[in-house]
Amino acid sequence: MSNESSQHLSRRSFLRGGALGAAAASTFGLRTAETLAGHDGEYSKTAPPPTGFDFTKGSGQLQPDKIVDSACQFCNCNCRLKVHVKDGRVIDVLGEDADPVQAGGLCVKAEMMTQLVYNRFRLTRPLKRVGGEKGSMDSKFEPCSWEEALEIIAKKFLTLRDAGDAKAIANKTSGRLQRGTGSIIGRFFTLLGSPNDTDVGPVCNDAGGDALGTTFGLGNFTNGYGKDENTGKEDLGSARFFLFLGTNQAETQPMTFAYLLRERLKTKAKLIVIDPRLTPTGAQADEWIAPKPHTDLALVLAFLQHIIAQKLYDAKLVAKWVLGFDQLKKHLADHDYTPEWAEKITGVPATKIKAIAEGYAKARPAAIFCNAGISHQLGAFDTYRTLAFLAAITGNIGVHGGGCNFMHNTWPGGLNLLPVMGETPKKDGELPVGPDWFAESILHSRPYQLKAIVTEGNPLIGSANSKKVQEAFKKLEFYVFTGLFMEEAAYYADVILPVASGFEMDGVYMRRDDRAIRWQHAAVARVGESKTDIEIWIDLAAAMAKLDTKNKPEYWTGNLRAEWKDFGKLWAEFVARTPGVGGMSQTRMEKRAEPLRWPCASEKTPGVSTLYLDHASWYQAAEALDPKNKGKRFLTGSGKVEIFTAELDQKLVGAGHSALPIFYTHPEVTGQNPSIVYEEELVPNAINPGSVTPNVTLGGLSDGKVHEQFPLMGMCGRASVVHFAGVTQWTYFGKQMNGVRLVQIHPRTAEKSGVAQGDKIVIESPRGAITGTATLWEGIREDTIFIPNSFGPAQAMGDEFGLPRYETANTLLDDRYFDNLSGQQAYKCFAVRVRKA
Ligand SMILES: Nc1nc2c(c(=O)[nH]1)N[C@H]1C(S)=C(S)[C@@H](COP(=O)(O)OP(=O)(O)OC[C@H]3O[C@@H](n4cnc5c(=O)[nH]c(N)nc54)[C@H](O)[C@@H]3O)O[C@H]1N2
Ligand SMILES: Nc1nc2c(c(=O)[nH]1)N[C@H]1C(S)=C(S)[C@@H](COP(=O)(O)OP(=O)(O)OC[C@H]3O[C@@H](n4cnc5c(=O)[nH]c(N)nc54)[C@H](O)[C@@H]3O)O[C@H]1N2
Ligand code: SF4
Ligand SMILES: [Mo]
Repeated sequence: MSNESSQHLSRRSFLRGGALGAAAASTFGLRTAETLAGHDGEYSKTAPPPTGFDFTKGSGQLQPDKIVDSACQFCNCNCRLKVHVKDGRVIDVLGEDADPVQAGGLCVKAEMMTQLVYNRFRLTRPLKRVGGEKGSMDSKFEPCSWEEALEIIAKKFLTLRDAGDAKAIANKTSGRLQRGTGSIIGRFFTLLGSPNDTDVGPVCNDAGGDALGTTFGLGNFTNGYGKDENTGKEDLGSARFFLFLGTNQAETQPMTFAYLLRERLKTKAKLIVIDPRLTPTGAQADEWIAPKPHTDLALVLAFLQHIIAQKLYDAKLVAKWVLGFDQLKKHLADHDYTPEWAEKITGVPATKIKAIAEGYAKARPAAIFCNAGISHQLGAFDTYRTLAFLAAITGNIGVHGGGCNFMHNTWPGGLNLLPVMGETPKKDGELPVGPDWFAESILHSRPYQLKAIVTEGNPLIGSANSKKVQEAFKKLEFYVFTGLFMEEAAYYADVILPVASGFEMDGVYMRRDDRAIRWQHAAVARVGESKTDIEIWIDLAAAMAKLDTKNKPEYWTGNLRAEWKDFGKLWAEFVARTPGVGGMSQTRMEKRAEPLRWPCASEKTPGVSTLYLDHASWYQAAEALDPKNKGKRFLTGSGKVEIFTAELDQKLVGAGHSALPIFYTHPEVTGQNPSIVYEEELVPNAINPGSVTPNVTLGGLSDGKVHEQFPLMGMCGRASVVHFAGVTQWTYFGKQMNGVRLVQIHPRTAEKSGVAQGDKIVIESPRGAITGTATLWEGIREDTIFIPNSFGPAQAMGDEFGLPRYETANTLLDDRYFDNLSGQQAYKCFAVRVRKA
């Protein structure tokens, strides 16, 4: 990155854009010198001013006192933010030029990190409920001290535990937390004796990790952005073919996508984007393919069938490294999963399916990328498994530029602490996986009733079937909301705890998809009395120590130590005790402009870029993870890629699936398709040991009746590059740029429904109705509409702009439809109809 281009990107030079190239820049809504030159206004009369002109140079007012290396808390690009601070206040935020992947770039959300700090809606003190009905916006809360707030929580937890009901206590984490928070909360729950310290993963993207773990041994994004420091070669940048399914990276991971686009300019790699609607990602593609929602499994089965029939697979590699290839071949033939069959289900012409399969198989290396468009399907695990087969049989696993880059399956997961001291209660009877099960448990005691819940994140926006969730949280005995703002969920709380935002803390907050993390420093003081989640749980342990009559105080304070509130000390503990993390010290990360990848065995070794690479660096890292991995390339039991083994098949059959997936889809996909029936019976979950799950029967035809009343399919997803979950809806900039819920609908469908561009519309499903504004969009299937999630009725910032307060999109969803193995909710499919409001 040259100085010149870094100046291009600086806001201080008046003009934005530049380094991404005009095409990429326009994707992200950045303006380039070229586009500005044509505008009316001060630049159009003369030539544009030199882009390098820095108006802060020599300015007493705008020169920072210090520049702090922090990081963005939003997406998994994990951009470094160089925070310019003057007199203790943030005055500017710039990107990191010296990181070749970030390349100085930032998206529009970087600006909003500052607006989390300076925000009149921030929660600043703990609050306790003093009146009002749960859920009502008239709920009454009163400030209280941290001591009092934590005492209320500790008392409730101990009362439940002492009544033998510890498992009625649950927590749900969010993806946006300091790394290690899950380990601290997990330990707290071990001391408490409840198995229900649940994670956002099962609603986010866990199915991808589950499938990767089952097939290759590790549940993580397989390749890396930028150079592999072990081999000196480009990793993902060297791909010759990108197959994207259900991922809109231009808006959801804009900076790592910009990196891929820059490399693609050199390699001329093909980019195929599979998505029922055209997105800014699809706009960059060589081809955009729009299958019917929730039918990707049929598409991939057909890719496999065609590649095997045409002998386009890597026979030598398959013979050496793959278990179950012959069974797969027979399975595809027995079911006749041909491109012609898939055409009938997906609506994608067989010739197109064949061409993509051939393109992928012949171009080596070829990289697959997927995200929530695949994960948010009720067959997510099985679909991801077939994608893993595709990479394995074509020799695209364990090679630079290839892999199964199933996004959000990054690292860290488990970070180890010193062994627990003292005798802990038994911890069994975990609820079915997926926080969306909370409502079912509270309302129907299935399999038992939760009575006290703490959340990080906002289940009233994020969870499926909002009306049911509202009813459940109203009935819930005790609820603690932790967050930044008075969000929807906060109105159901008994206690509200204010958390610190990313610029207010030291540590490791986000992570990049390719298992990479970076250290960040606090740039400004804490807002009000806010604390980090780790501080909250350690302080809560101290409150438990004071009240617990069954254990000595050290049971709590010795196992959750006050010194770990210093993130540096906690991180040193993780590094010392977690296999594969030995080389990821604070000092090493602080010195780097780039994030550092896991696994990273020692200070002397670089982190691993390509998992399963036939290279000494991989074998060394694998052994560092577990001595039993010595000499193994794949980390499955057999040391090979496991497509089919009798043992695996038996495990999956127990929960209604099989090692070789058959095709099935959501009953609300239009037409009559092989579908799914959920049984009452709860059986062991083979993929999430310890938990149970409803048994399913796959393959029976759906009756299509729902479409008599609700003829269209709805999909939910990210509003735009501007919004990040619900949190940016609380910033001035976020509401200004994207404050209206814009629902994408095909012009012909709109016409049939009597809807015109810009009309206020009502969208109804069998579960309820919401409103939005019609955006007529040629780039979406005629049978499908797209509804942005993350809008909600508590978002007071919108009032400043006269914006509507919207019901949550998840009102439309049915929580019964989910992947019973991974816990993934089918957010991306529900029957709807549309009319003018
Ligand atoms: N700006 C922004 N960035 C984010 C987030 C955010 O809230 N805002 N959230 C972060 C998080 S937590 C996540 S999980 C990721 C999600 O990142 P993405 O997965 O990229 O985002 P989504 O919009 O949920 O879904 C991606 C695409 O899937 C398509 N899709 C829907 N149904 C189907 C289908 O059946 N098949 C296929 N092939 N495609 C389908 C949708 O049209 C959509 O364009 O983004 C992360 N980054
Ligand atoms: N219909 C539909 N629903 C979906 C999805 C979809 O695509 N469609 N996507 C799903 C996916 S992929 C995800 S990941 C979930 C996301 O859903 P959530 O997990 O609820 O989203 P978050 O961004 O984690 O949480 C939002 C709130 O968390 C709080 N917060 C921010 N930082 C912190 C912190 O450090 N600590 C604490 N305690 N709180 C913090 C803020 O107040 C913020 O507003 O939504 C899921 N729901
Ligand atoms: S939201 Fe993502 S791409 Fe945008 S600045 Fe933050 S980390 Fe970078
Ligand atoms: Mo997510």
